[in-house]
This record gives sequence, C-alpha cells and structure tokens, in this order.
Amino acid sequence: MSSPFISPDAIRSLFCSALSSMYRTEVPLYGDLVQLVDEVNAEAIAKHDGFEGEELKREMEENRLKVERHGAIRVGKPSELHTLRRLFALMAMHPVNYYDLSIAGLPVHATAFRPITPDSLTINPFRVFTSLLREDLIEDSRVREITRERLAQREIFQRETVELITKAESQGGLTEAEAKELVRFAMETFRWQSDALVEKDVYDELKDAHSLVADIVAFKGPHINHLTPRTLDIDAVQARMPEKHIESKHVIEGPPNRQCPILLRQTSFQAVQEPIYFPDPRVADGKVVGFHRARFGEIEQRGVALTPAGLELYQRLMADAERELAAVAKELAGRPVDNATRQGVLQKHFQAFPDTWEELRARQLAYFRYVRSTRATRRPSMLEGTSQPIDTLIDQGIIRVEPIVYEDFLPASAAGIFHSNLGDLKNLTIRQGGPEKEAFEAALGAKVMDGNALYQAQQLESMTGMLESMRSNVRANVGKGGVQSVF
Ligand code: OOG
Ligand code: NI
Repeated sequence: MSSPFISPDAIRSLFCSALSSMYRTEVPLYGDLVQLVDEVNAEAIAKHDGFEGEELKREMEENRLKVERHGAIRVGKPSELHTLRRLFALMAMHPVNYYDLSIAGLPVHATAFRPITPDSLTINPFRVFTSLLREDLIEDSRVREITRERLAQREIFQRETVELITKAESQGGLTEAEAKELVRFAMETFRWQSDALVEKDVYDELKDAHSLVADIVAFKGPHINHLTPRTLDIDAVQARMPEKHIESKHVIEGPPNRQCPILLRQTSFQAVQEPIYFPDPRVADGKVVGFHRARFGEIEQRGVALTPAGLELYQRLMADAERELAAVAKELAGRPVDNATRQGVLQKHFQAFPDTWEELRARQLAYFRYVRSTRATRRPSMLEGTSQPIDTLIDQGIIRVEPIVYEDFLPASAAGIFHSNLGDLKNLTIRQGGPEKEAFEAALGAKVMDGNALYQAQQLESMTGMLESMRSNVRANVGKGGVQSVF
C-alpha cells in the first residue's frame, strides 16, 4: 500500500514557496532581485550551452536554481531553537555545521538547517541560517535581565504548528492536507510583525546595548530577515543593479571571481527601514511608532565544496589578502575599500589557488562526483579487459567528473553580513566567550552534522556507485566478448 504521507522534500518545497511569496509582498526589493538574478542566470546558461559535464551548470542544477533560496532567522531562547529543529526535520532539513559568531563581536551562535542527500538537494536545496542569542555574552546585567524576562513570556509558534509537529512525529509523516496546514501556521512564525513585544524605552535600551539584541528580543516573532536567490554570475548581477534601481552597497564577500568557482560569494544590501509600533497605555490608541532595520536583500554565487586541504589554502590566501587590504584601508584614512580594489587584491593572492577542475581534483583541494559517462553506456566493449587507473578512464571520457556544490556558509561572510545590516553598532561590547557548541546542541536537542563529512561521503558514494555500475555492465557482457579482468 502506498504511504498516506507526502514526502519531506515536498513539504520543504511547499514551505519554501510559501515563504518566497510572503517575502515578495513584504519586501518588494526581493522581487526585483529575483527577477534580475533569473535574467542573469538565463544568460549565463545560454553562454555555456554545450559545455556540459565539467560545469556546475548541469541540467539538474538549472532546475534547482529556479527555486534555490536561503533564508535567515535569529531566535532568542533554547526552546525556540528546539522547536525549529523539529519543524525543519519534517522537511528533511537538518542542522549542519556550528558557527561561532562571538569572534566577530556578535552575541549569537548558529547552524544551517538544510537537506543533506544529493536527491533532496536536487529537488530543493532550501536552507535556513539560524542563530540563537547567547545571553551569557551580553555585558550589561540589566539588559541581560530584561532579555531573560521578555523572552520567557514570548511564544513564537502557533499552538497548531506545535500540534502538527507532534502529530507528524508520532504518525511518521503528514498527509498533504496536514502539510499545507503546517506551512500555513508556520508562516506566522516567520512573518514580519510590526507590533513590538516591548515598550519604546525598553527597545532603546536593548538597541543601545547591541542592535542584534534589540532585533531578537523586541519582537513577537523571529521575522525572516532575508531570502537569497543563487546566481551563476554575481559580478554581473552587481553591475546591473543600478538598471533595476537597486542600490548595491557592499563589497562581495568570499573568494574572487574565478574560472572554477569555489565555496560561496555573497553580497547584501542595506536593510529597509520599517515602522514598528510599541505598546504604550498612555496614548489614545495604545501604540507609539518607531523604526527598525531588520530585513535586507542578498544574492549569492555557489562554487565547489573544498576539502580540508582546500579550505586551509583558501583561509591562508584570504588572510594574506585581508592583511594587504587592511594596509590599503589605512592609507584611505577610514574610507571603505571599494569592491573593485578588494577584488583586485583577492585576485592577486588567489593566483596561488589552482583554477582548473583537473588540478583541483588532482591536488585533492575540492570534492567531486564521479559518474559514468554516456559514452561508456553506449560502448561497453571499451571496458572489456581493462585494468586502468581512474585518471585514464577520465581522460578517455569514460568517467565524468562533476564538482560537488558547496551547500554551507562561510563564518567570515556571515559575520560581514550581520554587520553590514545591523546599522551602526554604537556599543559593540560583548563578553569574550569562545564557542559553546555543546550548549547549542543541548538547545537543539541534536548534534550538528559536519558539512565536510557529508561532501566526503558524497564523493565516495558516487565513486563506489559508478564502479558498481561499470562492473555490472562488464558482467552483462561476459559471454559476448569474454572479459579477462574487471578493474
Ligand atoms: C544571518 C547572516 C548569515 C549568510 O548568508 O551568510 C547569512 C543573519 O543576518 O541573520 O545569512
Ligand atoms: Ni544570507
């Protein structure tokens, strides 16, 4: 009998699409960005027509690109993170990697909920970067007290959301109707709520301590603060923003432009200023107006996932480049280094990072998927009697190698993105704390997975899967031509 439940992948797609529609109406900038990204992606794909195989732009990728988004939210207390983990699990999204943002002066730590299997990622690679406030890093004891007290009172989930999560866990899934209900109620948690949880003077006090604390504690819900489409050419999108009257403000985070994109390049745009209403019993309608900046636009370009050796090289070159950029900034006497200068310095340092797929693979700097090429399917006799190294089979076009996309985030870029959108951080003092991964996992109610281990497993599985399929191909031909050896 077929299952009465819809697949977690389908629930994720419903959720992501509902969120995207909601965000489009809430933040018009998002709709404009998506339109521009779609245009640039279509052009990039057209330009690379016929160059299949090695490129990241496989056909599958093109399908996934149209829906690919990542969002971000910030929650205040452990129980909120815990319920989010249960909610996302129903959509086959699991916590991958631990991000300690205290090193960047931010009183939060984070993970990203995302699909983890290649099939799931192909269907819809939706991810949510999720931060949890670290009360222990708030310097001011009064602000810490307010934070604790206000967060204790708030409930960011609808009763129905929690009931449906519990139901799904006990019955092993959700019917399509139940899944739609879940998505509808869950949207309430993610949407913008302009009625603040706290009074104006409390908001001001929180904001004075740290605008991130105000953004997390002063509201009734953890409004999704951006929803990012993925582009194939971030430089082109950046260059064409003025055409669409979108103000591009910040430098591109991450590595420079390359023939073979690596990791993640991102750029974000100044958050919109929005009215918020504080409760105030002294005025006639019980509310006073104020303003808050929380929601912003962002785009990203994803490249190949790097091995630990590749990451080490990346970090070393980035550190060298940042040192040079710091010297440039000094000469500018406080004026920010512009994007062109930054990219030039990065390009120079990244000459030392191999930029062909062959070399990245040979030096084991990046992860690849090994697939049997269609040539091998059509000409099984090519495999008979062979005992050849994998590199020869790749050279002969029998095995095709494809880069594995980096599905995670970069701590330094994430920190930069927080900073560029929090406005002026008047008083950026937080306690020095160091990572608290165990406390984070205790709140989550699960261990965070290791992104690197996932890429490694994916590479290995593709290799064993491919070898197995070649063996059975050879076996099928025994008797037709006589096979002496199988690898
Ligand atoms: C999250 C910032 C991190 C990214 O793309 O690195 C992020 C936030 O501002 O809440 O989304
Ligand atoms: Ni982001």
